[in-house]
Amino acid sequence: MSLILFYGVPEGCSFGSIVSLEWSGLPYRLCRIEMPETVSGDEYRRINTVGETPSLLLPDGRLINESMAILNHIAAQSLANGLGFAQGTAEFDRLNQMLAYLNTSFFGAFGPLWHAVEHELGPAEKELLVAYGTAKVEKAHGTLERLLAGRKWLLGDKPGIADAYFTGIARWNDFHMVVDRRQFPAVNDLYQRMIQLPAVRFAHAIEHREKAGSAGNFLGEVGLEEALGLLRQAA
Ligand SMILES: N[C@@H](CCC(=O)N[C@@H](CS)C(=O)NCC(=O)O)C(=O)O
Repeated sequence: MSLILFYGVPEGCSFGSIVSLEWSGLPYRLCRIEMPETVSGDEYRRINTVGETPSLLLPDGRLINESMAILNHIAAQSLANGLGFAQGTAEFDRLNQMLAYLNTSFFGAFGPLWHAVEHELGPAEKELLVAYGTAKVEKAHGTLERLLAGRKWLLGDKPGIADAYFTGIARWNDFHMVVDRRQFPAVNDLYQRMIQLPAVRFAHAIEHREKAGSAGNFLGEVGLEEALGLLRQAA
């Protein structure tokens, strides 16, 4: 059995994991999870008790939840091609630190905005949440702009796992439209460069059910029922 990534649509933060798998060269399959319906159902909770995407099923039947753990797993399997770094090295610490920032502050900044969209609220509550979310998204963009000072990519001299995860979250601003990304030129440049990359275009095509050409080792999609069967067999 190859790796299976359970990715959420629409607009899931699993996006960065798909891009990272493409770059890793590891053989993998994808299992599409519709949000909020399938992700909160009993079937999917057998994969991910929390009821969130992404999740990664390993060839030995173990499951890994949480983007940070999944991205770090992919990185650890990809030391030879420079996508990941050995634990204990400065590069590992920098990647882990950047992923933690993206997974907490950057991801979390959009929380109030998603809440305002996904819940029935009165106008005053909505306004407050949007104002709070906007301030948080602006602040996070300012921080990323400083982190990118003098750099083309978030870390190192080529696109990497942190850039992939960043891209999957940064696009949420295109939905909420709370900051003009052009006011953060380094963030905007990074985003514009990322969306041209073949692995990013592949992940986008997968999410939108468009013709998707993999330059990695993508072995096809698998349904949730089949994936649960494979999980049972591996157990
Ligand atoms: N801490 C988790 C958060 C995952 C998460 O919030 N995933 C969202 C999609 S980006 C989800 O599955 N939401 C469930 C829903 O929308 O019902 C991680 O970093 O992986």
